[in-house]
Amino acid sequence: MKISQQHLSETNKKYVPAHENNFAFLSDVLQKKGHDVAAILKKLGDFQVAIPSWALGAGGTRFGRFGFQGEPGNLEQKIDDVGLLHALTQTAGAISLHIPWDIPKDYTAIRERAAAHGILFDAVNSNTFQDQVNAKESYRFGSLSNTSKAVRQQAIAHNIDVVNIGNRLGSKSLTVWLADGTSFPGQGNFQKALQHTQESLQEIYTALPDDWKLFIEYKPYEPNFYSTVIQDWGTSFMLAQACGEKAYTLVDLGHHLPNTNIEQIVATLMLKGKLGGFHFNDSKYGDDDLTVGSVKPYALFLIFNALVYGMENNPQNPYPAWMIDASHNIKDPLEDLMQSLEAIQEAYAKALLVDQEQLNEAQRAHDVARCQELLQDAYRTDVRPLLAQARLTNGGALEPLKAYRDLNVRKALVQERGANSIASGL
Ligand code: LRH
Ligand code: MN
Repeated sequence: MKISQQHLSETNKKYVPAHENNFAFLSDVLQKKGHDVAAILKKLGDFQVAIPSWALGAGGTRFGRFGFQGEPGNLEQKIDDVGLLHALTQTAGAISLHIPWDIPKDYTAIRERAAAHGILFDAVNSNTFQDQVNAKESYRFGSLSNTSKAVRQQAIAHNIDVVNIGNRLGSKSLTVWLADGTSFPGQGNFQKALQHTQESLQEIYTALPDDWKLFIEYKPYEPNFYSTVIQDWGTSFMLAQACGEKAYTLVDLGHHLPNTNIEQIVATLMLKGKLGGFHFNDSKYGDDDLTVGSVKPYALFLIFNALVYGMENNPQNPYPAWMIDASHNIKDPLEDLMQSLEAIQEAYAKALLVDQEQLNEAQRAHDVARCQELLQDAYRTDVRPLLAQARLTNGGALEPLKAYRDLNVRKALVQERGANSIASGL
């Protein structure tokens, strides 16, 4: 199933009149406020989010998994699904692979297939949180932090394999997330676990090609429920510093204890030049991996406000890697991902409307009410015509989710792949 330009212009037709009205009205309002609408449209068009290869099928929990028909049954079909998302949204220009769930059989064929969809390979993810069949050592009690040198060496070797796989696909970064930790007081020695982890990461770091980055992802709990070795941004930041200038912290929005001020973490990491990238999702309680912006859209806006400020004022921080990390238990994965992409673009567009100069003045004057007014004026702006115009300009759908349904994409995928094809991943 490929979505052609002809498909898109067909489905766009009925949405054009309303869009042109809405966009003309909004452009006029924004220009009168001094905004450069063309510049904002360019930034939105350039903002490409990587799709997680492990979230193109139905996710699940320990209480069960409800499959979706027509799931991608192999890496080729996963790349095709990201191609569909990119054709519709023009903002899903990359895929993030998880190894060993997505080891290519034919590297040339995989690279060509992705290129045909205009898809790049973003960060590759290692997996030392599951034991592989015939693995010599087990990760039950940890991987890079394990008390056993043999287990640590196996985990280090796996990460280096993942770098080599990514290198053959044109990826330029490795994401390391460790489940390592303990579930009972007394089970482990915090200092030894952290020391082992640091030494292991430094060994992996030395194997990184010069133009690569290492992203160290933190998480407070799950699957361990008493301690996690890389539990928070501070620990990840410390380990990144211990590794070197190519190592950065990766912020997964779901990896924070309730009410954590994530935008302050983002501001701090960017000031220190150590914000590597994001795993976007949303959550109500724990690492729920819900649709981006579905529970706390204002919190997402505040994070993008910190990002926009950092991207304008912190040349010491590289352009972050944007990735989604979600799990789809009850919604069609492609529809869920389109909603996440829309919410990310919306938060970014609203943050671009914050008058940073006036905000700076109000902050210096301690005019607290004005500070909030400046933020919320931007947040309360319906920016959807901007997103639609950016998509239209880049050859996408004015209404991706509606187009997906108008074109009966899921039905076509089921016809192609059968009702029972299951995607590898979480
Ligand atoms: C851990 C995590 C990590 C991935 C996994 C799929 O919770 O966020 O980024 O490896 O999900
Ligand atoms: Mn993640």
